Amino acid sequence: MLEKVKVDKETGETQRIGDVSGLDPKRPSVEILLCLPPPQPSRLIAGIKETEERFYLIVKEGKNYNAALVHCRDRGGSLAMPKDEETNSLIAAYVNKTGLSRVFIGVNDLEKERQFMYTDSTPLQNYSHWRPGEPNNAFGGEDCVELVSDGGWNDVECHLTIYFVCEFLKKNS
Ligand code: GN1
Ligand code: CA
Ligand code: CA
Repeated sequence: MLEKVKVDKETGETQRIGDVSGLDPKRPSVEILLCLPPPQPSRLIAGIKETEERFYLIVKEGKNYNAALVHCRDRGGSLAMPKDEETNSLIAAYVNKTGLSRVFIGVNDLEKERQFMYTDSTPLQNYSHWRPGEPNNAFGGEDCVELVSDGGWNDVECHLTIYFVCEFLKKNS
């Protein structure tokens, strides 16, 4: 990206041309053309995906299930709750595109073993996408759910620190 900037010869301070309000007019300065890198996207957010009703956002900050849930809620959303194959494969494609192998989704059996619920406290309905042999509550303590890059679900320990995907409703309908 080419940008024209003014450089203060004493301090080296630069300002974009068109905004020279902060430079001292009594000090000598020079106009030069600089080649600057384009603005960098956030390292922590992997773009965004959307359906007609919702936005999906992978957060590349490792958190345990509860901290991940709080992170999404603090921003007005929830951990993603794929309730049909279309949404599930959209999230899986997003995970793949981001180069990840797994993310927390908003499904757990914390309240009652083997009774998986979404984090909005609704039970799984007509849809789930368990990997073969899952959920297995391995080692007697897997109550949270990760979505693996092939779209399959696996119950894992809630204290694992992994990336996660939030969802945000576009409007209250
Ligand atoms: C096993 O194979 P891996 O690491 O992806 C296990 C899961 C457990 C997980 C715990 C087929 O998954 O059920 O949740 O370890 N998979 C199988 O780390 O037993
Ligand atoms: Ca369990
Ligand atoms: Ca498991």
